[in-house]
Amino acid sequence: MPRKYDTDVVAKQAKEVCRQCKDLADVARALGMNRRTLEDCLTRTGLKRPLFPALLVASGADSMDDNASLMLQLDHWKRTAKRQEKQLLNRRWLADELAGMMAVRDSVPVPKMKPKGDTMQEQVAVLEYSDPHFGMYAPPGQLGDFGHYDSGMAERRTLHVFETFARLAKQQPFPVRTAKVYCLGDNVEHSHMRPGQAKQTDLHVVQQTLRAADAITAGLQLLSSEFEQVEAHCVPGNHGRTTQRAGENLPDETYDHLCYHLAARALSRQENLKIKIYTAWYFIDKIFSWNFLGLHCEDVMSYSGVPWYGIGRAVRSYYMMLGHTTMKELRALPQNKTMEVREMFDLLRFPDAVCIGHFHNRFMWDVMGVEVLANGSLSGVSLYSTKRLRKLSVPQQLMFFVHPDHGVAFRCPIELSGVG
Ligand SMILES: [Mn+2]
Repeated sequence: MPRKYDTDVVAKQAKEVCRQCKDLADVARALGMNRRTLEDCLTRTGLKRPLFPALLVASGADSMDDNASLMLQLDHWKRTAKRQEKQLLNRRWLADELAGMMAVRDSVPVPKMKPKGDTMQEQVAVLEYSDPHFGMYAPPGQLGDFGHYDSGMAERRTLHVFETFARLAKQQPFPVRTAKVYCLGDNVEHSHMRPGQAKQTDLHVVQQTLRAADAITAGLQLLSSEFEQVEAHCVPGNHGRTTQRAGENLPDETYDHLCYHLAARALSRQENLKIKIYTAWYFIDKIFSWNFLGLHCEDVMSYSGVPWYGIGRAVRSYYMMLGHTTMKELRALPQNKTMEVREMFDLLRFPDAVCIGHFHNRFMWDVMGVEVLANGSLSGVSLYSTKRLRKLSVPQQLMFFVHPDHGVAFRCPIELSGVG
């Protein structure tokens, strides 16, 4: 719709008559048009504001320059002052808050380190030792940029793990008198689990067994000289089986077992060392009143290569199986037998934590309150893992401490990539 007025013409006329008018309504009357329309035209041409000083002069102000501009300035100041006041208030509030917070920070006393061992309760240190795969061989270059591995590295990394474990356990602010090692299997790589595996080894399986046994012996011997009491709890993995196919051998019919027995024979004179070699594929170890289930854990299903559901289901099933069997034992006790609550707890075998190897991946997971402490491996890489599975992991082993009242109190992976 075309405009009724030419805005520029109206603005020009308004400029001419404004000195005789006292306000906008007066100008509109002088021009014979609607005040809102006039205001519209002036706004559009940017003349509305400049016109005011002139109107003020007309309305009786002495000097347009002084008074009118002052009024405009005042108006502007008033508005900005309001805005600034608001900002200032905010800033002041923040400054007050910060000052308050700083005052509190200042008043915190300097903490004092508790004297070593005196006031803190004793804890037990546990090392998970698994998957050294003695004999596994991937020379530099074969895996491209992904690393390499051989039996010498397995040996050096084993020694490093035991040394670091002993050092870290002894450096804690609480006393550690007992050290435990959970040997979770796969001490040897073997050579005929899958076709072509022998080409990826640097030792025959018998040599692998001897080499692994020597390394475990050296590690346990070191711990025996550092701690009042040392225990090793040993179960086999899947690589040490003596049969061609999985499931054909008994749990204790493995090269892993041979390693443990060789180590136990060699260390038979260490009086503060107990080596428990289990004929089952799992063990339950009680530390204070906490139950630790240890097993290699090769018998779980993976979905798309991820064993998440398999491990969760396995943990829940072991919980039920172990809990159920001990509940049955408790119910079978004679009716007149009275027991302390503590005594009953000692009989229960519900696992509080599950220690597993096999996955060559260190992870800690809470399955309905049962802690899963999965160990890494010593190798991290192999031709099988990087080519077939397209996976690698940081070589590492897991250690943790058990508190009498709180169970697994803190966990600490020992990284091995720097130990070649
Ligand atoms: Mn393994």
